[in-house]
Amino acid sequence: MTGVEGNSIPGIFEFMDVPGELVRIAGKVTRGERVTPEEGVALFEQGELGFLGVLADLVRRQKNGDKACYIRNFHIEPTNICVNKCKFCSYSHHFSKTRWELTVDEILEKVENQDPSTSELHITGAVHPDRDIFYYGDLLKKIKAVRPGLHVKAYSAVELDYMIHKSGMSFKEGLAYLKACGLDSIPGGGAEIFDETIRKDICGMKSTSQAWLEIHETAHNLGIPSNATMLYGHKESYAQRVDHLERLRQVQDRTGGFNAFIPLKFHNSNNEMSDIREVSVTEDMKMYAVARIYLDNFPHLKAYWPAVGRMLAQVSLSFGVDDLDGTINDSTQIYSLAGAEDQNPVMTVTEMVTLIREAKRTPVERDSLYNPLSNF
Ligand code: V47
Ligand code: SF4
Repeated sequence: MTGVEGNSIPGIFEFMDVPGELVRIAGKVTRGERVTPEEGVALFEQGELGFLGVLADLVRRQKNGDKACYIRNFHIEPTNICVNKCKFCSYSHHFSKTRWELTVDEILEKVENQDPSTSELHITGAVHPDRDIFYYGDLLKKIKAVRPGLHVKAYSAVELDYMIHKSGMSFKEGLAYLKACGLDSIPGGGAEIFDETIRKDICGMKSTSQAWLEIHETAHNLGIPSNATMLYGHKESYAQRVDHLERLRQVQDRTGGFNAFIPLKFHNSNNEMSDIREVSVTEDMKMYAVARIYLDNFPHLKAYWPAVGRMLAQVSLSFGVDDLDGTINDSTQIYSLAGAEDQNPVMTVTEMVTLIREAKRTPVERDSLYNPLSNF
C-alpha cells in the first residue's frame, strides 16, 4: 500500500498541526480530486510552506516521476520599441536606456551563429508599431531556411494580437498563416494577470485577458501548442492569482494544448512599479506549489531560472517544478533590465545537470514538445 492509497499523507498533516480545512484539501489532492477556487485561496492563505511543498511534490511525482528537464535553447528579442507602456516593464524603449530594432539579416546572423546543438529558438519582443504579420511570417520562413530542424516558439499573444488585428485577419486565419510560415509553438508571455481591474492598472494598453485566452485556445485548435505565464508578486491578491489559474485550467480542459505553466516573479528595478517590494522566497515557493496543485491538467511546471535565479530554481524542484527551461546563452534582456540577479543569463549543460542532480532528480534534456532527447 502506498502512502497515497493509504491516505497516510493527510494523517501526517494532522500530526503537523495543519488546519483541518487544509487536511481535507490534502485528502482530495491525494485522491486525485480537483481543488476548487475557494480551496486554492485557502492553500495560499493558510498553507505553510512545508505542507504545500509535500503536496505539490506529490502531484509532481505522479505526473513526472523523478525527471527534471531542460532544453538547449536561445532567445532573440527583435526589438524593444513598443506601442504599449506596461508599468512593470523595464525592457521597452520607454524605460530602458537602450533602443533597438534588429534587421532581418542581424536576426539570421544570430541564428546561424548559435551552437547547432540548440533545439529551440524563443522569439519575443516588444510590439513594434511599423511591423506586420507578413514581416513576421517572412522572418519565420527565413529562419527555417537557415535551420530547418529548429523549433521556433515565437510571438507572445500580445504581439500576435497586434499583428493579426492590423492585417484584418481573424485570429484563426492569422495563426494558420504563421503556422504555414514555420511557427511551431507560442510562448506564454503577455498573460500578466487576467483580473481586469489589476490588468487595467498595470498594463491597460495591452491585449485584454479575453484576447490572450482566445488566441491560445485558437492556436491549440490549430495544432499549435503553447505555454502560459502569470506575473505575480505585485498588486494582485491571492484570489486574483487563483482566478488566473482557473481561467487557464478551463482552457486546458477544452484543448489540452498548454505544455507548461510558468510563474514569473515581478522584479522592481527600472520600471514604473519600483515602489513595490519584491516578494520573499517563501512567497515564490508558495506560488510554484499552489500552481502545481491547482493546475491538475497541466503536464509541466517551469521555473524560468533567469527570472527567479538559478539557486531558487533549484529549490523550486522540491515545490512542484519539473522543468528549468534552458541554457539561454545570454540571449535575453527582459529580466536583467528588470534587476534579476543573473545579469548575463547563460547556463552550460554541465551546470544544469549538476543543479538538477543536487536536487536528487534525474536530468533529462528535452525538445520543445517535452520528448526526451538524452538522459543523464
Ligand atoms: O509577459 C516583463 C514578464 C514576460 C517584468 O513560454 C516581467 O517558455 C517580472 O513570457 N518583472 C515575457 N516579469 C517573458 C515570457 C517567457 C519567459 C520565459 C519562457 C517563456 C515560455 C515565456 O516577462 C512578460 C512579463 O510577464 N516581465 N517585465 C518584470 N519587471
Ligand atoms: Fe511592451 Fe511587452 Fe513591455 Fe508591455 S511588457 S511595454 S507589451 S515590451
